[in-house]
Amino acid sequence: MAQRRRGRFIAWSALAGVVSAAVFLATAELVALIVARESSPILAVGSFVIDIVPQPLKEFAIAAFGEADKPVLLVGLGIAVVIAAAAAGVLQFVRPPLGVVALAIAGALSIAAIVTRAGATPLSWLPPLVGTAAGSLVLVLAIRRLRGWAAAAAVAGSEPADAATAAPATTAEPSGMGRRGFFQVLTIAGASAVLIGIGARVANVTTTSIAAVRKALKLPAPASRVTVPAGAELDVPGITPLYTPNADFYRVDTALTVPSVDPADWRLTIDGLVDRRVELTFEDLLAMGLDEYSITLTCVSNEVGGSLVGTAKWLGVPVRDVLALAGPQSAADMVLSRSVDGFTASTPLETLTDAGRDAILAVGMNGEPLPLEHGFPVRMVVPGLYGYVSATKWLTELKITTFAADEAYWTPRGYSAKAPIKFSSRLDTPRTGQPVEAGTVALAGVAWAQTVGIERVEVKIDDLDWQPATLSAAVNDDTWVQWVLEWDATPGTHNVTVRAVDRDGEVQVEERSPIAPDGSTGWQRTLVRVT
Ligand SMILES: Nc1nc2c(c(=O)[nH]1)N[C@H]1C(S)=C(S)[C@@H](COP(=O)(O)O)O[C@H]1N2
Ligand SMILES: [Mo]
Repeated sequence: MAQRRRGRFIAWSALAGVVSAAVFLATAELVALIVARESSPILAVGSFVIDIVPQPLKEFAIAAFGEADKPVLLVGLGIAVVIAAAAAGVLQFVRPPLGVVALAIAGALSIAAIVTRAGATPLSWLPPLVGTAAGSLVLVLAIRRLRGWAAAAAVAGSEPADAATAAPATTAEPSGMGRRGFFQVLTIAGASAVLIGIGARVANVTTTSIAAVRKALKLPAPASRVTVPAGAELDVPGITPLYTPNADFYRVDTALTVPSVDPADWRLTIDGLVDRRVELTFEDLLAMGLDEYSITLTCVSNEVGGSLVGTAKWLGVPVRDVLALAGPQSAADMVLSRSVDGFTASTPLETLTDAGRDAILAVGMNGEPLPLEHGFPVRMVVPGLYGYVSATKWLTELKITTFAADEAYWTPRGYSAKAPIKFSSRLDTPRTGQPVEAGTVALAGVAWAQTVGIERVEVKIDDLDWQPATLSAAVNDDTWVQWVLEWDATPGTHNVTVRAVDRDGEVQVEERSPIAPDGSTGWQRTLVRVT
């Protein structure tokens, strides 16, 4: 009897813990809305987790959940919060004030996560602090009433009050009061937390709607446009389009929520080893004159045959023109580009000042302002370098420095400080696992060798010799080409292997290597079933 009752009170105390945590988070959201919009504890802790999880786990998350990796993280974090909060509630019931101590520790940890984030403002500590206070208050009030109820129940059941679970009857509220009071606190606190928390988060997101600002933005016409030669797009069903629509363009970044940067507030600082520190506004940048560039972007995490590669027509200004305003000093050999969210990339200075290389600060992508997820309002794009060492989105600073003095985000996390793209080729149709009918089958895909260009794509079917594929007309050396090989397919399962040869005469590396530390190699081999 007493045992069952005790179990019931433990369950109620767990619920009180969860409600207290909800009050904590909701209060923090409300205060964040007023004083420091980027200080949502749950998002700050989530971002902190992203930065500290070991690389293999991060790769597993991307492989297992793809673009859903961030929602999955948030749900996981939510479950962890519920469990910890329930435990704090039970602790406060069994051994007060240990539950409040646990809540205070959680509060301190979230303050630490928030104030150490890039973009933290002077008042960033306030939302989690007020949240902790509010959550603790609710926990104390609710559990005091629960203990009163438990004590009264123990007396009514004429069983000796368990010293550990019930307060002495003298401090207990009058019988019945405890129970009613407990549910009152729980209901009022729980309902307000849900309403205030959701309301504050929605208000935070919608009133800082950079999406609307972007929509209203009209970029000036470029001085020059990309000329796409005849024959640049092969007419093959299922082939990857020459230009990747923005909505289909792969996205890779460490940002849990897409940073909101208003072009009106945007500033680019060029500092470090420079003759003069320069600060540019968005207007200043546009006034330098825009040109259109066709460039294929590639992620170091792209496995052979993978999808982390895409091509766009970028609208932008050469990085070398922007750097020239500041005058890089001869001691420098690296530009550390920094995002508003703290991400950094290390790019060799000579790559950015090379007149033969179209390294740009991009503001437009495929005829529109950069999509928010792709770095609005300004990002870097450098032909021939993997994204993590060059393609900084939501750009805010170019620090002229040296590889000896500075490290970028991924460098201490197992990736090389310098990373030119390893040229590669991919089969896009027929798709893996999709059987085809015997007869003429178009084997087709794309191949890229940024800054050098693709000379040839070759296909090997079973034990036959390598056969040269037909290539699309190249837009430039920085843009992938499409390839196609008409194949007279006979029933059975066939082995298809693809490799590229670049304009320097180099053959794509056959030996398989993993993506870390500086990009995968190997030939894509596919089994095609012909029926
Ligand atoms: N701010 C920021 N910029 C970033 C990253 C990031 O994590 N944060 N990731 C880089 C990586 S690894 C790649 S491959 C490209 C991807 O650009 P996309 O998402 O527009 O395709 O962005 C780069 N720029
Ligand atoms: Mo990447």
